[in-house]
Amino acid sequence: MQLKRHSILILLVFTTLMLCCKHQEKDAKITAVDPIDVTTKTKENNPVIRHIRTADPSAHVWKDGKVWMYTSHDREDAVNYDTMDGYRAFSSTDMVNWTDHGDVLHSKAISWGASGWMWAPTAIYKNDKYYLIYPHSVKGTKDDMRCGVAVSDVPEGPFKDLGWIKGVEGKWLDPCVFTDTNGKVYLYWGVRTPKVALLKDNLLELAEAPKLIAYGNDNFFEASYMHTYNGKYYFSYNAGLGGFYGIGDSPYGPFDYKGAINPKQRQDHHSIINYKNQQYFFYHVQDWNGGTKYRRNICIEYLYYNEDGTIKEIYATQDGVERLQN
Ligand code: FUB
Repeated sequence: MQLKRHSILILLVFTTLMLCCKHQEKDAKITAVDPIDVTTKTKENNPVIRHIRTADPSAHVWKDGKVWMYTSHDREDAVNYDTMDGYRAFSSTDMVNWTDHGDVLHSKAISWGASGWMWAPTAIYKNDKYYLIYPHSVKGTKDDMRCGVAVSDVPEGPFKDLGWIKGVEGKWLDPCVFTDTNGKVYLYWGVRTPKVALLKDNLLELAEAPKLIAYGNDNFFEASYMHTYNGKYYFSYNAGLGGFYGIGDSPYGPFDYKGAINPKQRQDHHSIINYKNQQYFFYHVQDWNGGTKYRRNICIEYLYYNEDGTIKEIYATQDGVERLQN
């Protein structure tokens, strides 16, 4: 009898412990999606994001003084681009340690589009809100994409879809949104033929008919990007076999073709920021640790200008950029 009571007691303690562990396991799963510091590396800092595959970095310095990077997400089992299912946000204050803020907009949250097909996003801060502008397929092909707009009150999202920009449809678009010093917002997009148009304040409509961009060459393929330096407008892009650019006096161009910016990166999809008085170039590689053109990783390099305003060519390095002392 004594032995039986003892066994029941042991069983009770065991069951309670099991339940407790189960509960903790559940809690652990919840905390695992919280932001995590992904690295404390000091040398060989490229790629900057290693725990998942990411591509198409859209980097920004927002008003909190941090660098924010919005990326598309390549799955580890990807054999195509159709499984790219959502955007990720990362932030940093030292360019080496990046906090992963998780999935900020998933294709399942977009009522008008297919599952997957969340290709290269661009981002903008406007009227105290953060927006992602992104190409997404309606029915599941690279030819039927629309340019979605999603909003959040905070940089880390989540972002809520608002619909798409009328008049910007077609092949994967690769949008880039750019705010000029006078507050006007321009959208660049296109595949093989780059286009630009002023956006209305609501970001959901074009304020004018799209204009073709003249850039002194015909090697444009995709991934338009616009940044300014010393009052000049730099239009850059992927030519299919690397990044190239031209310089102009207006956001519309024409741009004077200047040659390569990132010539050896077969698929150059980049963005450029100035952070703490240093210019940085964000891009992705396809060959890191079992990477492929569908399993990419984001890297960062310094960007320098020559005295005449041209850009010194950039080549991928393993070291990348050094950690800033905050
Ligand atoms: O990430 C999907 C596509 O690959 C992008 O839209 C292109 O720019 C290329 O990076």
